[in-house]
Formats: sequence, C-alpha cells, structure tokens
Amino acid sequence: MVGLTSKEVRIGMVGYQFMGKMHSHAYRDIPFFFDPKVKPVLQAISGRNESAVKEAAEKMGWASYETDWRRLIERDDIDVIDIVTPNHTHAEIAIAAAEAGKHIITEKPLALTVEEAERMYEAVKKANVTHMICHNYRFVPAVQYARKLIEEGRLGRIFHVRANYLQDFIIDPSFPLVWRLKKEVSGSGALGDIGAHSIDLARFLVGDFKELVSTMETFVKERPIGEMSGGLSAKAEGDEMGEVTVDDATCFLARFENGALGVFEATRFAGGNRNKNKFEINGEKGSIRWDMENMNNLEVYFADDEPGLQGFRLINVTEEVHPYVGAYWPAGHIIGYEHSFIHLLYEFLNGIVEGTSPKPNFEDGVINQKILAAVEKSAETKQWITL
Ligand code: SOE
Repeated sequence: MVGLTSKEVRIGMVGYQFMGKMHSHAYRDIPFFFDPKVKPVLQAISGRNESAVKEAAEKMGWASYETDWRRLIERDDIDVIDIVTPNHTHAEIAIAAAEAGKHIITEKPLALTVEEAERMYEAVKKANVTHMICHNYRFVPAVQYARKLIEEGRLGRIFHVRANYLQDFIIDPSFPLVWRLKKEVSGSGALGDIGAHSIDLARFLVGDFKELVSTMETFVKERPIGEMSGGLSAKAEGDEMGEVTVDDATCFLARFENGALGVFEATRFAGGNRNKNKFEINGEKGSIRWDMENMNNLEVYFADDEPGLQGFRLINVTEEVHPYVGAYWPAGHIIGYEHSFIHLLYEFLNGIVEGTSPKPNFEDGVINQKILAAVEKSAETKQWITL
C-alpha cells in the first residue's frame, strides 16, 4: 500500500527462522527505544509447515499466519513484505510484493543473479514503494561512527581497506548439505553469505569499487544430505551424499574509484572464528579497526597524536554522542548483534513515511550483486574484472 495515512504500518513477514526471529524481535523493540514515524504492527507471517508457522506466530507475537506467501501479498491489511527466506525466493516474492504496492525489506544478498536483482530494482521503482536490503552491520554504532570520522576527513585520503569475514561452522565434513551450500538456492557460498556484508561495509566506508581479481575454493566437495532448512547447527539425515556447488572460501583484491586498495577474505573454514566480521582502514592521517566480536569497540589511530602517545586507542562506542546509542543505556552499558537490526528497521519505517528508500536499498543490492558476479567471473577466468 503506497502512501501511508495511518500511524501504524502492518508487516507481513515471509519466513520465520533465524532472521525471522531477528526481525520480529527488532519490530517489537523499535517503539520501546525509539520514536519511529510509524509504529510496526506484527500482522502476519507465512511458512509452508502449518504447525510450525502457527507456533512461531504465537511465540513471536504475530497476530496471524498464512501457509502460502502469495496469500500474504494478496491481503489488503498488510503494508510491508519482509523477506527472510532463502535467497532463491527473494526475486519472485519481492516482484510480486512490489506489483501489489507493498513496501519491501529483504535479507541479503538481494538475489541469485544480477539479472534477477535488476528486475527486483525495476519493480520497486515502478511501484514507487520503499525498499531496503538487510546489510545490518552498517547499523552497528561503532561502524556508523567510523563512517562519521571518515566523512569528516579524520583519516584523510584512504589507502587501504582489509576486510575479513571469518566463520567455521562447516569445517567438519559431516556437516550436511544445507541450502547455503547449494548454488541454485543460495547463489554462492561464503562469498554471497558473508563476503556480501564486507563488500557493503567497504562501499559504505570507502566508496565504489573499480576493479577486482579473485580466487575461490571449495575444500569439501561432497557432504551428507541433511535438513534443507537447517541452520548453522544442522544435522545429517543419513549416508547419502550430495555435491557442494558453492565456494567454502573466497579471497579477492580490489581497487576503489578513489584509488584505495582492498584485500577481502570470506571463509567458513577459519577454525575458531565463529562470526569474525572485521575490517581495518588506513588513511594518510589515521586508521580505524573494527571487529564484530567486540562490536561496541572501535580502535582508532591518529597520526597527529603527540609523540610518545602514538598508537591505536580503544573507543568504547557507548556514549550518548555515538549514533543510536543515546536511545539505550548509560555509557559503558553495551548493546549487541540484534540492535543493528533494530536500527536498520527503524530507518526503514521512517523511510516509508518519508517516501524514501534509506540505504542500503535495492540499488545498493544490485551494485553488491554485480560485485559478487565479478568476483565469481574473475575466479573462473583468472583475470581482473572492471566494474
Ligand atoms: C550465516 O553465515 C550468517 O547467519 C549469515 O547468513 C549472516 O548474514 C551473517 O550476518 C551471520 O552469519
């Protein structure tokens, strides 16, 4: 429903697993901490398994449920479609939702291919609805603060960005062939699942990519068939094996339009790293380091600090002056992963009222998808690819 007149916006969410819980929790907490221009109403969720979707709706506080997402889109008591399903479903759902005039928020990556992503972007532009993609790490206060420092010129000209997104949940070869390991469902592996976040952060903090060269590897090529909907702790169901059709690890070098150089690594085979999403940026006047596993901290170095006191200093990004932080607790009282989703969805709700699509939106999703495609093409051709 384009052109909102009510003080409430009614959400219809497709899916209800890990990210479904995360989004449900965020919608519930937004009005508690912030003052959004419109209040989210948890109107309905959809999922194919009736008993499971009913239980999820009751547990997470949704007013109703559907067993077919198409029904959710048909309902005229729903203003927003929130897509938290595996990647191969994003395009069909988002395009149908846009055609029905719903505002749309979708999990990342936007789609399986650039072609799908472009069709999604065309559909939301044509329908003139608000759209966003869930690159939540942009909304961690320390990351927002890093961007502020860079925008203010505190690092000066940027020379380097090095970003690693390291996980280890599939090192065990008996970990099953879940949907994240099948190209036709996920698009790519570590690259699109976690590398896409690093790409988004680099675009947010450093700027546009110019060219890149990459290499990719699949260390375990066959795995036992398991629960397809299985998450990060899925179990195999028997002895039958299936082929892993995505990358386990991807590394690439990049040049940015502003002349900076980037080194990127996305892997699910970095033992001991559960969810280590980190970056370091070096500029002529200073450097910044951030690591999701200590997400309230930012390390900063300024070249003009007095001799003897030079070096990285640790900032606790929990002060009222820091982005979003004033809505929570007194200084020193930290926040967590889920808060990044609260901030992102808060911006999305305000965008609906303002008639804007806050960044990152589907346009950013298309750009990200083009970078993912270029990384794959470069690994295949062993050539630099210009974006
Ligand atoms: C699994 O790798 C996952 O949940 C990703 O899908 C998310 O995007 C990432 O933020 C955390 O890890």
